[in-house]
Amino acid sequence: MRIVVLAGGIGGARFLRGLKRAVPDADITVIGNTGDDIHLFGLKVCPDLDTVMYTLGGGINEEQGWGRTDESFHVKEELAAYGVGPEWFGLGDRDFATHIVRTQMLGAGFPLSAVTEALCDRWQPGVRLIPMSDDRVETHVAVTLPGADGGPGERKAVHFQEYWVRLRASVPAEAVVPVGAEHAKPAPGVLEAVAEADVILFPPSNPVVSVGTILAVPGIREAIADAGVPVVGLSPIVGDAPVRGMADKVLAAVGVEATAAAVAEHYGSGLLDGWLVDTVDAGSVERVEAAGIRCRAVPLMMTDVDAAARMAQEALALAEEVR
Ligand code: GDP
Ligand code: FO1
Ligand code: CA
Repeated sequence: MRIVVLAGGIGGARFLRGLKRAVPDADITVIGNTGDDIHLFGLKVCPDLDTVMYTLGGGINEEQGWGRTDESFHVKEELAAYGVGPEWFGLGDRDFATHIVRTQMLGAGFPLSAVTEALCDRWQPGVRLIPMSDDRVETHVAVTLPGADGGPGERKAVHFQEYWVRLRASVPAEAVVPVGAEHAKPAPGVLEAVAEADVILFPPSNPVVSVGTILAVPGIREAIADAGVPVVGLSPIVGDAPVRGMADKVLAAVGVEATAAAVAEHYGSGLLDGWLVDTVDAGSVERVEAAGIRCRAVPLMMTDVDAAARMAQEALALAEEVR
């Protein structure tokens, strides 16, 4: 079975680990979000690609969900001693090596998709991980920062990482813009994988800044809608709140309430054939089905790999129902 998954970071990666356990023989292609990517200290950092790669390759910091296990921060401390920031973004020593290799290869002329393949040679994630695009796309968030001494606020656009990590989404996201997406091309292999898929899954990733960014690359949304195979998603919203993180803040920016049903409607029946909500949201099944999307309520908490594997099985069962 050929399965295509559109993945962000933690939610996507943990689901993929379950999917691999549920269907060990499946041929899985992951289309990864690169809108979170940021250039720091002259290096290109790809948080969501790395989270998928480290999680599936056994190198992730399990508690944190991102970054390397057994990490140290000597380089960051030395940079800080020179007064070189940003101090709010924690790049570890082991992680730095990944960004150095990536940046070196990009500088030598390799596209990000080839670089990602090379990095995965080491980690053997057991899936084919392709960035959504080789072109630079950077998610920016429009915010109004509080003015000094209660004065008028300053409206500006900040990089997604600055909004998420430095500001911790403490001010409303007024707009979320995947800068560069409109001119980006899907990376080699993306459209082919979608066209050849037997089923397409949206894991419980952020609908705006993970899956939404991937869908913003011209051609990807259309290819999925035209693939003619079941497209099934799992809700990242449980009990009217994100399971972790601040997805509610970026959903508000696109005018979508933080409920499992509203996220399904946001994707729409033009894209989604099936949608899984958590059992606590069983009351929203009818509303999702009224939108033309087959819906089931099942446990959606990825407490361990087996729980994620059961979610993957439910998603594949729903795909067979709507096929
Ligand atoms: P990020 O890039 O690291 O933010 O990760 P993703 O975009 O892939 O996923 C983030 C989303 O995963 C958040 O909105 C969470 O609500 C959701 N999430 C995390 N853990 C779980 C879980 O156990 N169950 C469900 N249903 N959603 C989860
Ligand atoms: N998230 C944080 O909350 N603080 C950090 O200092 C941080 C550093 C970091 C370094 C590498 C990496 O791959 C991810 C990192 N993250 C950090 C996670 C990441 O910024 C976000 O969780 C995602 O981009 C949101 O999807
Ligand atoms: Ca992300």
